Amino acid sequence: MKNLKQQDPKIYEIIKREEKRQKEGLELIASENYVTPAVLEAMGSILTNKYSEGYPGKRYYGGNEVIDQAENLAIDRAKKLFGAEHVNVQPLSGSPANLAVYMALLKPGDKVLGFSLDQGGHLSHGHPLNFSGLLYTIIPYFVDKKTEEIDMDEVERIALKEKPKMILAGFSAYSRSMDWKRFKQIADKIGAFTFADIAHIAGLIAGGQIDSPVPYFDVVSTTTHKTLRGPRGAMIMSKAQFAQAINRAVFPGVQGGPHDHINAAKAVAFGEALKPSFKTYTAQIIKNAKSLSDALQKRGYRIVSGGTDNHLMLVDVFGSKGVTGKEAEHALEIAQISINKNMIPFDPRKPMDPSGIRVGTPALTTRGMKEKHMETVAEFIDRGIKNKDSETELKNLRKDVKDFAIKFPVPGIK
Ligand code: DSN
Repeated sequence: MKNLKQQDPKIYEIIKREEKRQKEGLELIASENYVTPAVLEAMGSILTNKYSEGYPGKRYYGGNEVIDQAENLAIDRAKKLFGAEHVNVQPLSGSPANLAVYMALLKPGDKVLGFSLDQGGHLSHGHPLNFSGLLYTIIPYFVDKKTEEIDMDEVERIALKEKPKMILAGFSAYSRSMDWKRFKQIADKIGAFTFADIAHIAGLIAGGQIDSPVPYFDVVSTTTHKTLRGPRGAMIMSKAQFAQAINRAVFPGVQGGPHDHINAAKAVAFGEALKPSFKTYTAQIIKNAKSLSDALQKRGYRIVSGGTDNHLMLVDVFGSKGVTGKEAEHALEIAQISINKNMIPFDPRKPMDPSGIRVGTPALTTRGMKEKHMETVAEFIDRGIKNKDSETELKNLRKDVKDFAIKFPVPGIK
């Protein structure tokens, strides 16, 4: 970064400080990860200089013969990775991707059945201040109070009663497997479209660790930067019959020019995910999550639904220790452990200071951590929460966190 250092020392210093934070801290935010140097290089390439509105072979600007090859490679690799009939790699991020799916399949006002945000859904699945809640009629479904898992009989009951035009299955804070087949069977009973948002678990699906909705669902969206470990962005997969509607909704419906440098980086990440080593990586993410969940339970923390089948878990810190999610997030931040406060199902508290925290293992697994290291991570989390009111203890913890973390290199950071 010698040019940046010379020309803009302020931004250079900020990047250096963030490198230090990423290296010395423990990243447990379930939606984050570290990309490889190859992905970083593609993102930082001169492909950013080009305008390419349209699709390969049908652009609104000249000079796209090279860009077309990059976008086609990303599409071909994504199709192979997920077995998808059609792929659009242009969505800039998860919410615009989801907006394009709604636009492709629905008219404003149409009914959508979506997983309630305060139980694990996502803003774009129907929050009243999000486009989804503003433009469409959202009917929520919930988890069962006792098992804290999605109650498919209840989903069916609501679907038959409400007859939504689309059923949306997906989440940002749910640790259990999704019954994709059952969602599809329910949708077929009422002639509804099926839309899966696999942003959190795309990498686990690509790595063959958990079931995929792609064979069953009409449309599947995902971000590319979470467990899939690619650049910040998204893509939409669909059955061939929805290809034209999806492409039109992405461009010109929602977006203008695609980010060609990011699309090239998506191709690089998909290429990495096609390698056998990605299977090993994604299997380890789940092993680490189970191990962390066990280690936290051993220390008296209640894990929502009793455990995890994927890369994340919700920890009921208020119910277990009388510490709120906000207090836990703040204390752990001082110790350089990043997690986020999170509502738990049927949370008696409010979103800005809920009962839970959300914890995930994709980033630590990329750094090479294994099950035994999760014991140490759980110990650090417990220490941080127990000592939430002691600045001195949290600073001591920060030192121990750093000594531990720097043993595990972050890809792309020296
Ligand atoms: N912000 C993402 C997450 O953390 O789950 C979802 O968009």
